[in-house]
Amino acid sequence: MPHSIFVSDLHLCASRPAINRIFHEFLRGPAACSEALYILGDLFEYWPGDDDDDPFNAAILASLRQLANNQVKLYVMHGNRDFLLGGHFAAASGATLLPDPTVIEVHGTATVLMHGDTLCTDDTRYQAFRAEVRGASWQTRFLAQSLVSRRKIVEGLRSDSNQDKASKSNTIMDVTASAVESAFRTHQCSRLIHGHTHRPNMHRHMVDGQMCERWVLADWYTGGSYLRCDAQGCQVTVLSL
Ligand code: LP5
Ligand code: MN
Repeated sequence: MPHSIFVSDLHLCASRPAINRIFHEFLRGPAACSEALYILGDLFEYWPGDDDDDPFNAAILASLRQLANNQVKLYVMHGNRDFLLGGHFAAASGATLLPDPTVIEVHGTATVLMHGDTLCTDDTRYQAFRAEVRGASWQTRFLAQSLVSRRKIVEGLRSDSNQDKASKSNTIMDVTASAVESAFRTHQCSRLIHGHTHRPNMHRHMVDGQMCERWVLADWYTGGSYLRCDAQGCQVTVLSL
């Protein structure tokens, strides 16, 4: 049956080789049998810019390109770790970059796709940080630095972020009900698929008398996971190490 696959929060990096192996197997296996693969953000642990010269990342781009060459449509959305993925990444991987949010019809169901960070509206410090780093001026200044300096800046941001996260409650770092309802309403969809929170689940929401479903994708820290959707619905498959 024609179907599409959704993943997010893979956070691929050289220090998790077993996850990397699962990812390459996933591309050659389940992803290769699908009509389309949607990567909804945080494919990479972080992306310092399209001039990245890390051979580990280059191997990932080559595997993605192989998938795209085999007629699987490949879509990538920015996450909070890899929002600098740009035109060169897209050309090298064969991916189409998707804006966040994107509305598509998935085998008959109107579905809104998001990374998920914009739904965490109670995390005001993160939202302020996001507004800053997604702006052109910060990005231009960042990209003007050498790759070595950029990687150091990211390390600093990671450590600041981890420190700040330790002082935030789990509720603050989750999506808010009002942002979720507003997404369903604004986009007129009965299905929402997102990642970011690393809290895999399927939630039902009643919005204006209509039952809607929200699929939260899992991260790829201790294994892999993907959501497969066809005309009959969606189901999760876990890929063990
Ligand atoms: O990443 P994760 O999942 O651990 O936490 C996120 C939020 N943190 C971030 C920050 C990133 O982890 C840092 C790395 C980004 C790399 C990007 C590539 C290069 C950058 C290029 C810039 C142009 O996204 C975290 C959320 C959490 O998800 C849950 O939703 O809470 O948010 C934070 O912790 C952010 C802090 O609350 C505020 C920022 C602290 C750092 C302040 C440094 C000041 C820099 C000023 C920049 C203008
Ligand atoms: Mn994220």
